[in-house]
Amino acid sequence: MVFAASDYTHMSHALQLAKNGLFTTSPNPRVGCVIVNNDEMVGVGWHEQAGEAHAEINALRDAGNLAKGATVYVTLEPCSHYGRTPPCSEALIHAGVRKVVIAMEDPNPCINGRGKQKLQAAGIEVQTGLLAEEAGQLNIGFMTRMRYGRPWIRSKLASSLDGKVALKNGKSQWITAEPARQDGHRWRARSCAILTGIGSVRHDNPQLTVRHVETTRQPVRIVVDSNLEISLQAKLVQPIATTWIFTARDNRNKISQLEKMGVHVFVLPDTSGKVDLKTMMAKLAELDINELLVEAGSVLNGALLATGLINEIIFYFAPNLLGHTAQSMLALPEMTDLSDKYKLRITDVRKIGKDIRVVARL
Ligand code: AOF
Ligand code: ZN
Repeated sequence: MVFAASDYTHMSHALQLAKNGLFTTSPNPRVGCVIVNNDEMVGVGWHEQAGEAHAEINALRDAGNLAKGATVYVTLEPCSHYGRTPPCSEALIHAGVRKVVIAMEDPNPCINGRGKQKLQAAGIEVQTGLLAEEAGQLNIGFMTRMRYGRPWIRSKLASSLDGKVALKNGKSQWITAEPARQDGHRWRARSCAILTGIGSVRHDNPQLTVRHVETTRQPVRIVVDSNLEISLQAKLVQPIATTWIFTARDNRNKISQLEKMGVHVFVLPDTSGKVDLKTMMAKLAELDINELLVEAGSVLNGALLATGLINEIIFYFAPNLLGHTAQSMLALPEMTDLSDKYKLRITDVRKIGKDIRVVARL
């Protein structure tokens, strides 16, 4: 399919609009829409929140009668199903649009090409594939959940320039400076959930809420706690945001104490006495988790990496050195052959304040 320069302009604009929903649409995808009639932009819209109008509906409302005969640019295939809202494909047909340009098809099994077919059956010209890569990246979590039944798993690690996260004596807080911490909160804000381990809860007593950036939605806080050892005083079990605990220990008494505090406990039976991480991720996808941010210590991070579950790592490197006795960011079994090393592909490098951020994919 060959697209005109103006098509790229309008779809880029639609992608920009979609980003307005970066912190809010979960578990729905971020979607933007631009309506153009006679070379003039007559309507714009984006999806703000699950349960509320989809991008196309907001753009159609904005365009009013000018949607008739117009071309619609939308970053995801218009839906064909009755979900929390009625189907966008029907609304587009009803509005009398002439053409719909779609960045990418919706892999949601409820849709998966059917939105496009509905439009075509109504005589609307449909073009697909414009800036598809960008649209897919914007919704990498949603796409991963729909296609593979697991979340997109992103780990955030902060270390010294020599890759150390804590001194031998365990002292570790605030390795990086404020701007990097604020950037970390943006990654939190866009995530459906934040995952940590019982070791970090015990050591740091984190809240795992979004604080340094403005948001209307707090991600779910998830703790892997195989033996259900979490203290009832831990900040994470206080009801300031939703908390889920995954355990392998069916301790009814403790579970009911936690559930009284509003925490949901998932017991995953496993013979090793440890939470099976793959099973947990499949469960999280079932629970509509698209993007999962891991903020954990070296043990859980090492286990996730060794199980092949980490898709992306956000490294923050502070300009200091902690030396060889300090603790490393990942606890991994010893490698004896260099061919066993984990290989990453760096996708972004930038300086944030005095620190450096490296984004890399496995
Ligand atoms: C669109 N435009 O802006 C979005 C779409 O429960 P609902 O009604 O909100 O439907 C959610 C599904 O609709 C979601 O899983 C995804 O497949 C699609 N999202 N579709 O046409 C939008 N956000
Ligand atoms: Zn829709």
